[in-house]
Amino acid sequence: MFQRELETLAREELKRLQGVRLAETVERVYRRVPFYRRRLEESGIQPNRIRSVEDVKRLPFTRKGDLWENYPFGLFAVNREEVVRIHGSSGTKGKPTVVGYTKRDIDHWADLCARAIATAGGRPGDLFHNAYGYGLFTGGLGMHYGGERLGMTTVPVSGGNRSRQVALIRDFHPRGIAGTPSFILSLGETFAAAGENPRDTRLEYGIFGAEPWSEGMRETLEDTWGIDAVDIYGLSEVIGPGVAIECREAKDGLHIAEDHFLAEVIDPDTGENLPDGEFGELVFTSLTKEAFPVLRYRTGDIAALNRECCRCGRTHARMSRIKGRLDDMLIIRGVNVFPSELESVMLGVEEAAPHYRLVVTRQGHLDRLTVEVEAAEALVRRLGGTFDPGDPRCGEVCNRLRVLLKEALGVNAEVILRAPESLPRSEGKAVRVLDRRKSDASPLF
Ligand code: DLL
Repeated sequence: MFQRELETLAREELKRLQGVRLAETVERVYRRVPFYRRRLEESGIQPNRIRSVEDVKRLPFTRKGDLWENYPFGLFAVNREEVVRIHGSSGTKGKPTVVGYTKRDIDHWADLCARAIATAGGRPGDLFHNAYGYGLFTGGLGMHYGGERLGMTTVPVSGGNRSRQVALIRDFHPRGIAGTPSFILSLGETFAAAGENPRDTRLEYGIFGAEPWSEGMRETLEDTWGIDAVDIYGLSEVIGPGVAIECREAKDGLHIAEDHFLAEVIDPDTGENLPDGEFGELVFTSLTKEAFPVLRYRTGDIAALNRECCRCGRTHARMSRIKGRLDDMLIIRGVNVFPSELESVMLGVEEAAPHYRLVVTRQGHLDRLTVEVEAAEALVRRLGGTFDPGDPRCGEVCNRLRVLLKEALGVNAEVILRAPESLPRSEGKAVRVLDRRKSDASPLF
């Protein structure tokens, strides 16, 4: 472990620390951020009455819309001159969001990412291939600082340019790799296209996140690369990557860095706290941030919490894999589905490749879901080497998928098999859903 004494704190100790840090955070935002002062006053909360972790439940929520209204620097709790770094998220679903970091925030974040990489199996001295995008997106620089902090040889490859990535992996022999699961999957194809087997590299572990992915995708990635694949979670509004990560030992839920973030799960409709084990919206309160503290930030991500001790020895609560984002949830004829749930079903069918896209349209008042999925090489071989969507064997696969989707998720979907490598590959976060019911908003950065 990178910070054993903090990662294994007894729960009572941890709660005490969180209480102290929560009080400091509330005091800080009350004094320094007019938006939070107003919100706290409207809720009748005097900052000096916030003393323990339980008090968090009395605080008002913060939403993405509040960030937009205070764009760009309105929620900073320090003078702009003290902000040494700005990050942001692309705003594919609306306006961009901007976040800031002081020197001390960057220092904490580097610790958190170092902690995360060590939890995934990284060690000082490793060579670390970092394929998260560098720039305003937090993935690249966050993991970069973490790699350096842990004492690894960090290779800042960023996303894209697959053939160069393949050459660097071949020549440098990294032990660890990080990137979005969809991008690393497509990198495996580039390896294979160059006549090489990704399993022949010296990679041992992969740190994948920034987008929803399923257990089936974990199996595919582990199998393709011969690695242990772990899930990392984070969001720029809270800090970036390093908020939570699975341990390589158990791969059973993501340990939340609870000494820096207070996590809750709420019913998204009522705002009530839900008991551990129940799925709802994840809400985070930062406990140590200076430039951009957040009170009860509603992430829109759906997960459940588990506070049982893990066999790796870490005491921090674990969150489940993210089931999906509330705003990615599709409502198909009244049935709620998340794209990652469809992914699990499709990866169970060997004739289907792990490359897919969901197209949602509306006919009259009804939503229609079309699942486009690429045929696996094994199927093409069975067809005599040429892909022919009209072949009855393709029709049989589509039917089988349709039935499985209906059985597992209760949705009626049209399934279309596409030729291998015909769907677009991701350079970073995969775009899995084409929602033709809405007009597309274009990202600002
Ligand atoms: O994606 C930070 C990050 C970088 C996390 C690298 C992990 C690795 P944003 O661009 O602000 O930040 O996007 C945050 O991405 O609210 C989730 O909806 C989604 N997300 C992040 N990690 C996961 C994950 C980064 N492991 C948004 N599983 C979050 C599912 C994830 N969704």
